[in-house]
Amino acid sequence: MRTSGHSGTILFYSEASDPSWPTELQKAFPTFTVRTRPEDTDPTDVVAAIVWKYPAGMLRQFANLRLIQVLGAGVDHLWSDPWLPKHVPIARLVDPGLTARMTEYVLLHSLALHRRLPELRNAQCKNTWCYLHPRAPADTCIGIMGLGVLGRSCADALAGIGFNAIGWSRSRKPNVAVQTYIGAADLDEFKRRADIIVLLLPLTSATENLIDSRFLAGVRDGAALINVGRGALIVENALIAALDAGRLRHAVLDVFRTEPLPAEHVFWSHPKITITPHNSSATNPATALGQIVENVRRAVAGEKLLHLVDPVIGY
Ligand code: NDP
Ligand code: OXD
Repeated sequence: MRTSGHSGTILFYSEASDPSWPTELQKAFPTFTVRTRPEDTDPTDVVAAIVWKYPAGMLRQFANLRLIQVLGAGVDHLWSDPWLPKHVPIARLVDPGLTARMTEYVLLHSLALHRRLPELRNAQCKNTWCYLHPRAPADTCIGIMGLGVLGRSCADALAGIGFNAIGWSRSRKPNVAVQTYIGAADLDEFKRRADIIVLLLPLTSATENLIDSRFLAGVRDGAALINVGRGALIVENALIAALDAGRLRHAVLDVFRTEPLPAEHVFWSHPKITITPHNSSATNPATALGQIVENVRRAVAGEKLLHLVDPVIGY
């Protein structure tokens, strides 16, 4: 799809995305000028900002901005900008490629945890034959916290290969194939059931530090954790204490409070932690460009945007 009959500047700002984005955007928006540096724009000409982790205050100079399009699924980095223009609508991406990669990652690590690969690897490091009898996936309950676009896809895929998948979300929704638990009232029961907990929650004021010592005290003995949501969902000291006490048997962490994770961080060398560098998934021009083009068209035409973010609830 192409936009036509409009002109103006689109600012693309990201230090951590596929380098082909600016070229692909310029091809997709032949009547707009795509810029990657705010200082190279006439601020009054900028109609759309396509951003991932931009410097605070960058957007306030654009008086005619009609769209803030976040180049990813999570939008939490926006809330730390005290000068975020409040009147401009914010949209996030729902990228089928990102969903597919995330689903692969959650399947990969769920299977690894279910088949006890971390324990087998530790035994191998000690030249130890550690026979662990394999169990059927139906005997492992995987609890997904956050049943949105990503959580639902993971739940379906896990259930599809025989896992006993359950989910937890803020509101009840129809047409979810797995058993769901809702809000604070259901959380204790949810976490008592899950052998593996997958965090696919957005970071908001309600979810920050949710995985604290109180939460971890109530999980099943020897449960495992996969965090692909955001680092600040977890209280780090509480996680280490739960792993050291054997309350949790392993944690797979893809996201961290500080990224890149500092070289001296205790997580790196912990024998019960697997680290990946926030690469469980990523946004791709091939699968995400179409909806950005459509959103710019809608913004310029004054129509309702796709995948609008609600600033009040924070996702
Ligand atoms: P969605 O907005 O589609 O889904 C979010 C889910 O979390 C919804 O089910 C929502 O409930 C639930 N939720 C939000 N707040 C609460 C709460 N207080 N209590 C209970 N449930 C809550 O997001 P996505 O699935 O697209 O993405 C989820 C997160 O994954 C992103 O925000 C981002 O942080 C992370 N992410 C990480 C990536 C990585 O590379 N590691 C890549 C992409 C995303 P409800 O359905 O009731 O609204
Ligand atoms: C996202 C991410 O939120 O990559 O899209 O973390």
